[in-house]
Amino acid sequence: MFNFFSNTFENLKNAVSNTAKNLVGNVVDSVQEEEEFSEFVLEDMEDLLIGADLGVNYAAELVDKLRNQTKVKPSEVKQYLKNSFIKTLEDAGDTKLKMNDGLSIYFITGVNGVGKTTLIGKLAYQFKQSGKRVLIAAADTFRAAAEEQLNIWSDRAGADIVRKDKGDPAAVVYESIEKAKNENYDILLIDTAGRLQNKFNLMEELSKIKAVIDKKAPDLLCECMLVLDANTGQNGLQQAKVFMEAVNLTSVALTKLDGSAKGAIVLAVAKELKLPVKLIGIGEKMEDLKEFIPNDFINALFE
Ligand SMILES: Nc1nc2c(ncn2[C@@H]2O[C@H](COP(=O)(O)OP(=O)(O)OP(=O)(O)O)[C@@H](O)[C@H]2O)c(=O)[nH]1
Ligand SMILES: [Mg+2]
Repeated sequence: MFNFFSNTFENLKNAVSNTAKNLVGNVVDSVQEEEEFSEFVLEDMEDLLIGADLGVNYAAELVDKLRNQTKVKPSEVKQYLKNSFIKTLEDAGDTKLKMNDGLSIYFITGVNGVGKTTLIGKLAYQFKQSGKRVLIAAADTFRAAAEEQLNIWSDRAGADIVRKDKGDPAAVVYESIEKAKNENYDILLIDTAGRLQNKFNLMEELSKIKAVIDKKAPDLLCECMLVLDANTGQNGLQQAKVFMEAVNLTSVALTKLDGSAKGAIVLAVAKELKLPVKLIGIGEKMEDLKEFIPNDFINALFE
């Protein structure tokens, strides 16, 4: 069975402390002493939520529900936010990483620098530690140093790698699926480029790779995952929409949550895109990848 390194609550609390201050602390401080949800209080609350990167629509929806009602008092705003956030995360779908009995394929996408290769290295390590045979497809043949970086990670993790210097990414993926099937690997992780000459080229390349997977191993693709940097805030939503069109995303990994004050993007992604966040990166080390457990995340935010 696949088990993530123990996700100590203290770790998580530290990682989300800036987000907690922004998203919960400031709002609660400004609202809870008030007598009623006056228009002034509501507008202030909405501004704070938007400032915390929750997104304009979501912030407006949360505030609208408090307008002209008497059930929720300002002193209960903390519990109100907590319940709303839990519901949003639950509505976005199962946050558990999908896995097959035989070969499981994970297709990892995202713009440049968000942490795709690092995520793959960390995942490879976790899977190896739980006794799986892991193959990595170096389908980022665009950036000169990309495969070298992946080599370092795969060595550290003890995973095997398929690479073709300057080759066609779709061909790398084709070959790695053959190899993974023939040699009975448990896990195939596909790393992709984050930057090409332009957005159109990048999306075309990703669609081509996706077509290869759909043709050769349609039932084996467990996750088509978008990696987002927690610091990009609302910009991440725009990125997600573009990737959504090119490949059919199933989930999101949020990296660099450590220190970020914009972790509310987890909620914005769940709300706006109905995509579950399944993994979070909370540092640069091999062990700094965690399963995303909504209740833990919410408790860490609200404690
Ligand atoms: N603090 C922190 N840094 C991270 C995390 N994940 C990745 N990084 C750092 O982010 C930088 C970029 O990571 P990469 O894995 O190379 O990103 P990439 O998406 O593969 O980049 P391209 O291949 O250029 O598209 C590296 O310096 C990583 O160490 C994280 O969870 N926390
Ligand atoms: Mg990379």
